[in-house]
Amino acid sequence: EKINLVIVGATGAVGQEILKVLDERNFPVDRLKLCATSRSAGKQINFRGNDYTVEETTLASFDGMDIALFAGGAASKQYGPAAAEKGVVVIDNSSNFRMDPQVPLVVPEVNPEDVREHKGIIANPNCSTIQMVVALKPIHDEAKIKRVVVSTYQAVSGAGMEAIEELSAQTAAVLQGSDAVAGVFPYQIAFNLIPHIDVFMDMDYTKEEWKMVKETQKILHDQSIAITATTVRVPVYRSHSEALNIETEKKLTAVRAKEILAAAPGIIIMDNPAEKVYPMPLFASDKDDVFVGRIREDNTIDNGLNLWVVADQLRKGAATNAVQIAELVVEYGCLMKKQ
Ligand code: 11C
Repeated sequence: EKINLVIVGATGAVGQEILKVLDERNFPVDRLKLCATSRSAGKQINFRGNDYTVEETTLASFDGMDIALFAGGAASKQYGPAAAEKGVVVIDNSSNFRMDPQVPLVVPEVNPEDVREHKGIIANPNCSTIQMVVALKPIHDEAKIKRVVVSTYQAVSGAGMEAIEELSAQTAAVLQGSDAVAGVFPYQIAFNLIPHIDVFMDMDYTKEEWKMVKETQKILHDQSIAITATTVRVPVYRSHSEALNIETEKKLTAVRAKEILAAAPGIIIMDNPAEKVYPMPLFASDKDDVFVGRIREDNTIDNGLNLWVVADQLRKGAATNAVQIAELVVEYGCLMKKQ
């Protein structure tokens, strides 16, 4: 079965990655339409040997389409529900619908069956949530997680193409002895860290921190898991890293944790301290897996575990996860028009 596919936000950091992932995974594309804001309309993009002209997104962009992949931002708020009304399955990478009880929030390694419940819109979680839940799921199944304390080290590309350019320009400026100009980020990010991602909300947590709590509870179908997060932007181009401290109900040794993580889908263990083997952003970039290392027991509590989790947030944290959801929609026969 071949799919008529529209990508909204095709020229952005996530949109470009979606095209690569569709090609690599041999996604069965019939008609392809690439849409973006008027600013990017007219650009040419090559996919599988054909040139496509980027169109400005309008309601008509969804006519005759089977699946719409929204790369992020406000577009899905404007067009998502209307596209779904037209019989298009919307897979949305923005935060616009994630907490809507009608909208499944899916990580294919964790809760694939939730795809079947969709009513036109399926949400892709936040990147920092995705890589965390891939690692938490096998541990939760084995030992029931009570509490997670997570600190993130998030790459600039999580904030889009302009943020990548900002890190380059600031680094060059600082090395030349000039002033670094901040634009996307509230402060200079080159040679710095910023403990502030997205807007501040209740109790002085940021929205990024709040997402990691609420989205994780929804994906794992467990409101009892306590999660507390500190999210930090670091001067890394690509791939988010996370330090996780996990408290479980049942005792889980580091050896057993390593075994179950190694057997879990989507995870690659990189953990050999003697050989200096542990995941790092430079290694994880352009890969689809979630890399886990530094697996060790936390002996300051009864049942504690520490993990270091790294993944390419433009891949598994966004494009790859969205394309995997599209694959599930096709596999489960969950398209709206052809059923
Ligand atoms: C970042 N996590 O790294 C953000 C980007 O809710 O999809 C993704 C925001 C989201 O800045």
